[in-house]
Amino acid sequence: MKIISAELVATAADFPDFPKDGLPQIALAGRSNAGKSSLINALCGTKSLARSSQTPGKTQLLNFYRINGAFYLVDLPGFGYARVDPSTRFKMEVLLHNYVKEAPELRGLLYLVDSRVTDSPVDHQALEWMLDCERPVLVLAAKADKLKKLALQASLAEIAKNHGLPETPLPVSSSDRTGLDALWSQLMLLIAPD
Ligand SMILES: Nc1nc2c(ncn2[C@@H]2O[C@H](COP(=O)(O)OP(=O)(O)OP(=O)(O)O)[C@@H](O)[C@H]2O)c(=O)[nH]1
Ligand SMILES: [Mg+2]
Repeated sequence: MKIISAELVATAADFPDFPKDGLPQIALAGRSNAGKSSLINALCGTKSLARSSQTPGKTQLLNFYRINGAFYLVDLPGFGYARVDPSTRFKMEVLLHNYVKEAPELRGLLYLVDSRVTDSPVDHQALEWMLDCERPVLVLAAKADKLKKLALQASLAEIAKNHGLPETPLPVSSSDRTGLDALWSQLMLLIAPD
């Protein structure tokens, strides 16, 4: 995929502020610190488009990145960040549910699981309702560079088993670019007009 332009078009807390140009959207979800913002940067071949950080919970709003003027990658707030106060967290969860269930332009979801974390209850709960939403969900095993080949294979199988996935997750790495070409191919299929 050749990236001609990638721009942050909206940072929005609720539906009225989301882009209204009707372009297809693909959203990235996952636990806080799973690597969502880093993956957006890696997919776009830049280091600084989406803010990634060592501090979990950095992304608390929905960030809409318009790619090649043709579609959006949407960076969702991370799930399960403990230090967000309960009322903020509740509001964020309601917003995420509504967005995933109702956004008309949403073509699919990428759910990022850390390759090394096979049994997170937060992932389990999030995947349970997302897989139930009748949207395409592609589960990614992020930070795949952190595991050696055999350990990674074992981890992928465990993740699929523990979360009841129909297939093993696609391993990706923003650091060494593992899986990014395969991921772009899948994204193109989701974005293509029906
Ligand atoms: N080794 C390695 N580290 C990664 C990779 N992707 C992200 N990281 C690191 O993991 C940390 C979290 O990455 P982010 O991209 O900020 O995670 P996030 O999912 O956007 O986190 P929130 O915004 O808090 O939801 C950062 O220190 C990144 O440098 C990867 O593929 N490999
Ligand atoms: Mg982030």
